[in-house]
Amino acid sequence: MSERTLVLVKPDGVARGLVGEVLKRIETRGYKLVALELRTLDRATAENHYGEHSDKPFFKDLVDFITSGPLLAAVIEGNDAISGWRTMMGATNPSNAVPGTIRGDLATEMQNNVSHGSDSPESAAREIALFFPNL
Ligand code: IDP
Ligand code: MG
Repeated sequence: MSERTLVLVKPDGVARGLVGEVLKRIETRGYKLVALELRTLDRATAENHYGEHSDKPFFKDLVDFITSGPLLAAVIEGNDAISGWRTMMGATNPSNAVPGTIRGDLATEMQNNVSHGSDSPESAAREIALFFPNL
């Protein structure tokens, strides 16, 4: 079923010049780009986006990190895009991410793991509305 998901290239990925690499993988896989924007998040938006993690010990560091510089926010669309994009990203902890995935190829650290993807249809709807309210 065709669906949309939120993609972020996090500030580590933008700083390392990996935007083109990530977009190339998205486009060559066959997903359609629906929205694309380079922006630096304010703390309120970051805390909202990662609200499910607000009671975790890493929450403050995560908000510091995700607001530390420009990120690329995108909405992509395609068949089973939510789970398909999660599979392309690989495991949250890059140490467990298999080669061939974005995190498995491009990252070594749990926090600085290059990319984000919504984890369910409900998360995708919420996150797309937060980043792209006009869509
Ligand atoms: P996900 O990005 O694969 O969906 P989540 O569990 O939703 O993973 O965590 C959100 C983000 O928080 C991760 O991508 C990573 O940047 C960071 N994170 C998750 N767990 C930890 C941790 O234990 N230590 C530091 N950062 C973490
Ligand atoms: Mg998540």
